[in-house]
Amino acid sequence: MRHPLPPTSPAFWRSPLRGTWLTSVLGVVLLAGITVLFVTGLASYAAYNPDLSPVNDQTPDKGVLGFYLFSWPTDPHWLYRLDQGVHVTLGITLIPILLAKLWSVVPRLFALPPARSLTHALERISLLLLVGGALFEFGTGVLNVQLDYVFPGSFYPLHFYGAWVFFAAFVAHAVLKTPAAVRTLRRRGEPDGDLASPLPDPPTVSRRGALRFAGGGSLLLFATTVGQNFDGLRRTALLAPHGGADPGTGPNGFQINKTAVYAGIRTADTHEDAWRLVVTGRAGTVRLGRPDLLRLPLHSAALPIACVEGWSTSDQWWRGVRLRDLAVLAGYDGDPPDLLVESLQRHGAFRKAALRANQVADPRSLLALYVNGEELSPDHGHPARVIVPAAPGVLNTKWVARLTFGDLR
Ligand SMILES: Nc1nc2c(c(=O)[nH]1)N[C@H]1C(S)=C(S)[C@@H](COP(=O)(O)O)O[C@H]1N2
Ligand SMILES: [Mo]
Repeated sequence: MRHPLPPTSPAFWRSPLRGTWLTSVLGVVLLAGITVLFVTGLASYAAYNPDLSPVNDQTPDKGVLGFYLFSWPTDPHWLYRLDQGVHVTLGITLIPILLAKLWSVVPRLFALPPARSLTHALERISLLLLVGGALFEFGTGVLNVQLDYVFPGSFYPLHFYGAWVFFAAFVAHAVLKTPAAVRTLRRRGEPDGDLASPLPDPPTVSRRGALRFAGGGSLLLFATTVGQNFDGLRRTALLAPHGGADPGTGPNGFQINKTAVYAGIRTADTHEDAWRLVVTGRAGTVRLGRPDLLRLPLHSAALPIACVEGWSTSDQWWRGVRLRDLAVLAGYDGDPPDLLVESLQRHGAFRKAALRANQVADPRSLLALYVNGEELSPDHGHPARVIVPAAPGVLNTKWVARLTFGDLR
């Protein structure tokens, strides 16, 4: 009988699959995939206008990490849909590869002594940040998608700071390991190196078989996630959040994020007799009823809703008053300024949003009253909602009550 060994002993780990080749293949896939996740994630953060503080983002002192923030463009109008669709779908797809990669190197995490030298100690600390950062980023991402805003207001700073810590460790690791991984993949029949078990059990599956297993898991996750970005395929998105409001059919029959009931919107407040849009700017304040809005020029734009959670709709046909026409009413004849949009909704993180001047100026940016030829339904924001090209869904405020024009920086 074998004596039980502790996991700190290399011989405790007996899988004959572990070795430099398997780890290198998985590592190279993650090198490409995580780089795309980082870039699309930073872009997604910029798209949310976090520097129009403190309205959109409560992150205290994002400081130097906000160095790259830029004015998110309004073209092409599907930009956020693509960016966040790739971010969420790819992130979910990479989970089996990440787990396989961690499995392939897990003996290393237990190796003793903890540090042989100062450089070795630094390397191991960076590995802790790498593994911890990866689990943290994938974990918070999946929770935000699945649990429908479990961290109201705090998901953004957690996922954002976590991304920088994780990516710093990731870059250090990639610089150290990529050359060896590439060498391994070029030269077939390379020895297994110190990732291999010194006392392997007989194999039950080949290394290629193990790789196909992880890849198959990825494909399965991809196939059951990607549909949330396409109207006809949404039912195939088995892993996307379910149990929300059924949008039904007809012109208003597209994905609903928060229902009017959930947001506490009362029909007494949205009724034509009661509802007034309060528009404020350097010309003072005007109050507009629905008939006043309908007397203004109405325009149409075909734009999607694309949520940070990774789902999106195809283009819907919105009709309403241009935001820049409302800016003129508020006293801005030339270039419009930034805009603070507030909802009738009293509570909740998304009851207000800040739009940037370039978004207000775009002729497709509307205070929409109609969608697909019909009045907005209560769940899609009746009596009026904002819709802006290329912007995240969270900036498309529903049940609008107040527009305040002015510089928000
Ligand atoms: N007042 C208000 N507006 C809101 C929200 C909200 O919770 N309250 N959710 C936002 C988010 S996160 C998204 S993705 C879109 C979804 O719009 P839809 O429900 O019409 O598809 O509405 C946005 N507008
Ligand atoms: Mo959203």
